[in-house]
Amino acid sequence: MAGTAQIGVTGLAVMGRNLARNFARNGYTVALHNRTASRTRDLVEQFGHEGTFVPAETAEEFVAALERPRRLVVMVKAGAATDAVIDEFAPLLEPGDMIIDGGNAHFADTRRREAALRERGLHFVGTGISGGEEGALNGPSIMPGGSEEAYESLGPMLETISAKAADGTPCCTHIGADGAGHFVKMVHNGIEYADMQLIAEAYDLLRHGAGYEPARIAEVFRGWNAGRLDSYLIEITAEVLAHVDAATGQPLVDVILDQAEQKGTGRWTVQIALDLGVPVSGIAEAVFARSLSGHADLRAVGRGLAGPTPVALPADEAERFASQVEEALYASKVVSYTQGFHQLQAAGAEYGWTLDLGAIAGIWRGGCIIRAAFLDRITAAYAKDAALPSLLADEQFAGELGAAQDAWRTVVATAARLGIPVPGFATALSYYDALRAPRLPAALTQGQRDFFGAHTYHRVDRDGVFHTTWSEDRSEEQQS
Ligand code: 2AM
Repeated sequence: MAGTAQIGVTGLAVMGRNLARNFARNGYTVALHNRTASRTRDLVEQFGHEGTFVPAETAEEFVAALERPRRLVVMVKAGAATDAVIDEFAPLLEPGDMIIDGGNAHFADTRRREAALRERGLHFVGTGISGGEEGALNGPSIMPGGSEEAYESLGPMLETISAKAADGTPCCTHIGADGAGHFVKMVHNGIEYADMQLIAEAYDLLRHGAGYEPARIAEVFRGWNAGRLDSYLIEITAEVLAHVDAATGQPLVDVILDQAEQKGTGRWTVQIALDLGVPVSGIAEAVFARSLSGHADLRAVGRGLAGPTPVALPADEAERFASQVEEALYASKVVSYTQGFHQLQAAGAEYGWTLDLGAIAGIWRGGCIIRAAFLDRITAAYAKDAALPSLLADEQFAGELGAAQDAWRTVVATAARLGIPVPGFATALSYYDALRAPRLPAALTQGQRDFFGAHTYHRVDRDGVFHTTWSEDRSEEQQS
């Protein structure tokens, strides 16, 4: 007998459970399965009234509960658990059926799994899902990869359960073949790291440069949230900063241990950017900043190093400085998105994905951590020119960075003077200046390489490959 469930979810820990409930609340019949059956029973007991669930104890029952072609969502840990679950279910499926991996898989694993399942006639849809528990339940940003054919069948359901942007557009679009969805989710997370680092630096500057207390800084962030920086992260930053610890009466931020952790997608973004040769320096600095914060031993040794005498700015300068920090934050944010989108572009070329960069910015407008008014601007930039080589080539962004550059330089210089670390702001400004530079000292680097390793160089005035015999002061063209 054919099953009746339009979708099934296996792996009913909090993300899987909430996703299953989201489907059910939207009117879909949802088959449920979990390795440990008690989780399945718990879900039905607690939330069975929210929609139509078909609980299954065994893999066979679960598969039988699904209408054809089957849509089977796997929500287990990335890595070996995902492979184990795929190996368990794939033999029970028939050509045309779909396995959807909604976990945080590495895109290379997704490519491998997609190729293997394609050989068996099965669709494998590696899907980035952003928004955490809350998003999974009420509407996440969804980034599905895999085949067009799978998206035709599955896409409308994913769009239904996804977050909606302010204009009502679903925050879900078909990203591209095989691992494209998980790749885009990874870069999303990398950008999230950069956003968070920049906000943290802005806070540090307001605290130790402007001399503001956390409650006052919360006010500043609330003000910024009403402007071009309007975003979820700025909004929650104000809340975090305003929070007072019940136990001590201190601002909570002063009680939290200052060692940031990470789960790994930011690190992957940087590792892959290195392989692709894309300078994502903002994301890299964010990953390194978290890593540095965690080296308690190193920091204990470093605390004794000399620095400038700590003096906050005079009150009248502090206010001006705070508005300069807003400009530096905005400009640095534009740079980290520019770098992230460069990585997407490079990955599209490398892996054969036709990525619609404007649409990708569009589906990050709701549901996910980096949701922000600003993303509309990126969509608009790519709508004007889909082949835009860089976001900095967009007139509007270029104009804004030009207008912000004086403040941006003042902030980075002030940070250096006061001894406040701003790796994110500084690397963003260096990236901007490097792109602007008519000539880079890379010419000298090439000269050094030719000197010590005969690595050759190109000339600005003639075609060809050249090597200088430095000891004899003789240069000649090399045969290629
Ligand atoms: P469990 O409840 O039986 O532990 C997150 O860990 C989710 O993934 C849980 O629902 C968990 O099932 C499931 N899970 C983890 N490893 C698994 C595996 N190797 N096979 C099947 N399910 C697994």
